Amino acid sequence: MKLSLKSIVTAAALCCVAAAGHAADFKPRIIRFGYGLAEDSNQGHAAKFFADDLAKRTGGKLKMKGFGSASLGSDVQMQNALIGGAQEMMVGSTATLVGIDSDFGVYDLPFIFRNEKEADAILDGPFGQNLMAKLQEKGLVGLVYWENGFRNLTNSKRPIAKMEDLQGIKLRVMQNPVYIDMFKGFGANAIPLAFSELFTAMETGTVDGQENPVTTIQSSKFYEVQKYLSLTKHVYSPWIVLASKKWWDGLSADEKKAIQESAAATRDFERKETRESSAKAIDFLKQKGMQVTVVSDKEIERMQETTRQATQKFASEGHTKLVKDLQSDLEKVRK
Ligand code: TK8
Repeated sequence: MKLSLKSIVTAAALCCVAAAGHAADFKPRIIRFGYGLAEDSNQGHAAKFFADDLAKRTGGKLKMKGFGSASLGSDVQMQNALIGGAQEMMVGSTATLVGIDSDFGVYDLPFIFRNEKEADAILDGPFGQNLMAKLQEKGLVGLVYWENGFRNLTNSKRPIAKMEDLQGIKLRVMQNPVYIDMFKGFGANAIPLAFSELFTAMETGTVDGQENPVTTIQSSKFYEVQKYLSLTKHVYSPWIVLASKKWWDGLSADEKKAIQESAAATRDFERKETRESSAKAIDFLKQKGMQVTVVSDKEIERMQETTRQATQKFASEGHTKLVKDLQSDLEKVRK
């Protein structure tokens, strides 16, 4: 009797040691996840999915709280908060990272991606992953790319069917030289501005127009202040999910793994939702009274010609190899 009790106790102890060895190392943590769009947007829906998914994977230990509508600051302000360790995570445009690493302008080269499939292959492949890894030196950990999408033009002045129609239009662009060069080339008056200030700028007439994917034009209610939409698809814009390196380095291996796996699941969810809602957004915008111009293939070709200059300028500013690498990877993807 005594012996068997002892063996039971021993067995129980062994079992628990083994269980403890396998139990994941999760500490209770609050993760502030900032983003620029509204809660009811593809970005906001994905942020919610991320928080729920991460809670499930970690038994509720890693609590992610989403802060939408740039309530923690613009993309650039959040990047700096992450670098300083004052905020844990965010998602924002890759285009706004150029102040930290100018290489990120490469995704903004006009008409570089022909479709979403090409973008996925480059972003999730060695090119996109290598670029992301470089951010660690700057105090940021890149996790995954989400789809913002192909960008289109809106404005309050007139329909844009050809480049010349952009003459003198005050057009808000992201804080990124490739965009400034591209739209100056088209004859617009390109004004760099944070996304968080864009709606008011259009409402007050500080700018006449802007460019963003149709999903954003819908979720940010730009149709309330913009009459004309031109389907130009001039750039495919990725979003990037970032973590503060200062904070990340203090996480356990299990915590890092859970966040990485959850980020990958969220990326797949986000791209699917964005593609589905993108297909419906144009009809929605028409119903809201927007006048939609389909830009002809011939005109798109003219625009492509004009933007060669912006691409060459970016390459000549220390990015020749980067642009070549992207083009050769794209050729492989196209085969
Ligand atoms: C949101 C921005 C936005 C981007 C822009 O924070 O600035 O126009 O397209 O998605 O990152």
